[in-house]
Amino acid sequence: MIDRLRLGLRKTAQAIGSLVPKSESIAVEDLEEALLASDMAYEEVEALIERLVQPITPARLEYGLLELLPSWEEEQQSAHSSVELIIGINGAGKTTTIAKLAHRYQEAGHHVLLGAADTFRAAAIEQLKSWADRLGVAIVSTAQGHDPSGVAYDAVAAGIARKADRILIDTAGRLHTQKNLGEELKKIVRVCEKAHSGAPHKKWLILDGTQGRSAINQAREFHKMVGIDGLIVTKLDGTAKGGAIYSISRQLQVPVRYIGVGEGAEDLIAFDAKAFTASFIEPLFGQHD
Ligand SMILES: Nc1nc2c(ncn2[C@@H]2O[C@H](COP(=O)(O)OP(=O)(O)OP(=O)(O)O)[C@@H](O)[C@H]2O)c(=O)[nH]1
Ligand SMILES: [Mg+2]
Repeated sequence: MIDRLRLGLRKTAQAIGSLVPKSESIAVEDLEEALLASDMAYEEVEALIERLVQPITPARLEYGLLELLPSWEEEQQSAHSSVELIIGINGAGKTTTIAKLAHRYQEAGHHVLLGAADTFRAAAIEQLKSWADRLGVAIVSTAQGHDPSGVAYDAVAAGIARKADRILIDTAGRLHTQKNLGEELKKIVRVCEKAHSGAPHKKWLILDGTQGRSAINQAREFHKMVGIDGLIVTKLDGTAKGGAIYSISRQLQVPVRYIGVGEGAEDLIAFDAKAFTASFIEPLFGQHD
């Protein structure tokens, strides 16, 4: 698991590791430069450095970084037929993340059902269907152009009827600034609740990791719109902006729950703050090759 994480963070590690002379501790200015290069926002760099005792050792830095992240309760397996809604802007990685989550849940022995509520693009329905085929999970879908909240309702109803443990609902990509699409998303949320009390149990916001900290405003708007339970940051394998995770999570006070490190169904890692931080700071102290 650590190796896969390290691989996912390779670009970030290269970017920050090349900036600092390797030793057992790191100078404040070098640390500042490295963190900014990883796309951590200045606010977090400042908050961290203010509290760090010198010399800055790996243990002190790790502790300081962990303190930036909001704490949260361990995920509890919610009641039967837990409904999870996948939200985010166009191309963030929503549909792929659904496949990854479905795979993960299947591996854990859950019965999964997908709902194709991105009815905006015909290709989106096909994309999810092809994942459903590959993974061997059930899917509820409709034709392009149909009401997405209707599909969401049907998916939840079918999931309950078929005793699925996890119902994952895909949604169309939308910008946080598009008011009508915001209303549509709120309607999907309401309809899920109507179909199954307490649903959606999880609203995951999918963020494209290559956007780095520039995704903070977007995330804030989505959070205001529907209330986000957790963040899933994708495409970390393709970016040097891994440090943005600390800023996004701290500024939103919403936990990162998973990170995406590739395009395959297995390329999703449960976010473990300690493991992530250990990999993140490793190149700063010269234990990295
Ligand atoms: N390298 C890499 N690519 C990813 C990751 N997650 C998604 N992608 C790729 O990003 C592209 C967009 O992914 P989708 O899952 O289609 O994104 P989406 O948010 O559903 O897009 P729309 O439905 O158009 O809004 C695809 O080519 C994915 O294979 C990741 O963690 N790493
Ligand atoms: Mg999609």
